[in-house]
Amino acid sequence: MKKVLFFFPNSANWAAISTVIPSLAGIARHKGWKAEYFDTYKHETGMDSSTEKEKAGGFKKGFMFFADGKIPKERIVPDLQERIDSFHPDLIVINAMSYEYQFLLTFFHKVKIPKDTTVIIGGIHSTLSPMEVAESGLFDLVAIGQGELTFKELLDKIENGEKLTEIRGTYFYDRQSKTVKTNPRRRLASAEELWDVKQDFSFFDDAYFVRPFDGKMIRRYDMEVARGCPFSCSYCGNTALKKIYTQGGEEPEPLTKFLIKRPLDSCMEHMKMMVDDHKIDIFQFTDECFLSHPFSWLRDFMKRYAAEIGKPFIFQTRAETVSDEKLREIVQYNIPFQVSIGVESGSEKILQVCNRECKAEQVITAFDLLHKYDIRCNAFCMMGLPYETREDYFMTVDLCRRIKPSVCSVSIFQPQPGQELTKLCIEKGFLSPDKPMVTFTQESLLEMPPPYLSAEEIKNLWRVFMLYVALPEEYYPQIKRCEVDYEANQELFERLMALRWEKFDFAKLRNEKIMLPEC
Ligand code: B12
Ligand code: SF4
Repeated sequence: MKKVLFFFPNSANWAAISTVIPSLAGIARHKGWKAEYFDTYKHETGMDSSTEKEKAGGFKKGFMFFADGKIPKERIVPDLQERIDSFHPDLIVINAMSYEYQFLLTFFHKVKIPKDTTVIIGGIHSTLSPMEVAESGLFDLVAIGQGELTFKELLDKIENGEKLTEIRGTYFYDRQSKTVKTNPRRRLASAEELWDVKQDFSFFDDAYFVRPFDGKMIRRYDMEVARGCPFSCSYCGNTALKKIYTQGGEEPEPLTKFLIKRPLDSCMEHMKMMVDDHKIDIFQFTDECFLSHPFSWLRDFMKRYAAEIGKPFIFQTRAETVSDEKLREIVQYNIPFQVSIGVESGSEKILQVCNRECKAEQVITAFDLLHKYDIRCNAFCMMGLPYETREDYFMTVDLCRRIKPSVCSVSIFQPQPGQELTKLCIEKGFLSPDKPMVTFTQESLLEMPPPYLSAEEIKNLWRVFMLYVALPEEYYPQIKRCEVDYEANQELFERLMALRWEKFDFAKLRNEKIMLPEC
């Protein structure tokens, strides 16, 4: 029996499930392979942004608990090595985003791979920078783009003892000649091809489902409902992916093939299984823009979801897709839900830099509608964007004071491979291309001249963002003290933060309904 080890170099503190692994594991099991799994969430990585966002008052504490009792970082290599040696897989499958790839590079060269084991890596980083990954010499194969069909072909070839040099959708690294053989991209799969496989969750215990929500621990699962987004924000990986598929290569694909919805039967069947097998309390729909689909799809989805699943849910969408009609369609079923909206910035200039095509007024209209129906709402904001000034930052603060989100997640802009904004930052001399990536809360990598924000100002302003948003203006002089000298004013910062949750929590002030009981 052939054996495959799945490896997710998770750099976060919490037990995230990489969406693709249960699918690939399902394919392997279906073909009779024995499968095992290894990840690094229990190891110290020192790179978690969720914990930092809690400290800055974006949402209630919960993720911080995961930071305790970690296995020392030095154990990653021996622990992984022990697993490889004892299981002796024919194939090691790695999935990594850009930041995780950078983390992987810090230790994977120390791992001894048996001569008869093939290593393949895939994920958004491999898709956006395949040659860089191949030339690292650490992997036999680099998967580009969607992996489901590529993976099936790879397993067939290993089973039949065929050569692995010419699989569509991969780059092959020849360890002898140290050269890379490039193969063309594979066509985009149909919805049926992507989701006909029964995903395999047998690796994942309770730790992978119990997560903080509104200060409580609940059983939550990220449910893939659709892939792709029609918009083209300049800081987003989706835009880079869309370009590769619809503009790149020998056979550019129509946008309709990139924007793909999971068939409703598959959605409902999968969610029923997750409720039965893993007692899920709340589903987070993985879909970049849930309300961008046709109204008839929303109506059919909600009708079936209410009848067959009925659990609270979370989705993200763009402000301009929110309408009274769509909210009424959802609200009629009386199932609690949360809507997350990318607000990003309150400055028209910065929104243009981001190619957001969405005005602050549209954000206000969307949040007013959500409040009208007493819907819990989350605002995603970003700061430290190219050309951002202190004035721009306070436009974002003012917008958030106006829209009063129940929760708010603020990130420091991080340039990542393939993004339009990364190219702009390098061109304008704001970023040196070899700077290592950091988390969305750590610091800004940009070096912008005045009047734009400096890296130090960005970090200082990031920390106090929620205080400026939630507290009345009479507190601004105290917040400013925390902003300019956090080290000397930590006690004051903690006091103001406590006040933010006790007296100035927008959700509490609105008497917003609580979504869930504790599990
Ligand atoms: C759902 C999601 C999550 C989920 C699941 C992530 C995961 N690892 O699967 C969660 C919530 C955990 C998450 C977390 C984060 N995410 Co996220 N996430 C997404 C989102 C919206 C969809 C990803 C997804 O599930 N796609 C569907 C799956 C099936 O596709 P996929 O993972 O891309 O893999 C396909 C191929 O790459 C390939 N493939 C992948 N692996 C392999 C392996 C082999 C062997 C083969 C053959 C093929 C293959 O096949 C897959 C299917 O066709 C994307 C946006 C996007 N459009 O990609 C952002 C995105 C991937 N996330 C992003 C980021 C930055 C993060 C965070 C770092 C943010 C943070 N809070 O700090 C964290 C990381 C935390 C962590 N380490 O777990 C960025 C990544 C940018 C980059 N260049 O790395 C994206 C692109 C969004 C963006 N803003 O640009 N995320
Ligand atoms: S709307 Fe969201 S998912 Fe779509 S391109 Fe913009 S940031 Fe990316």
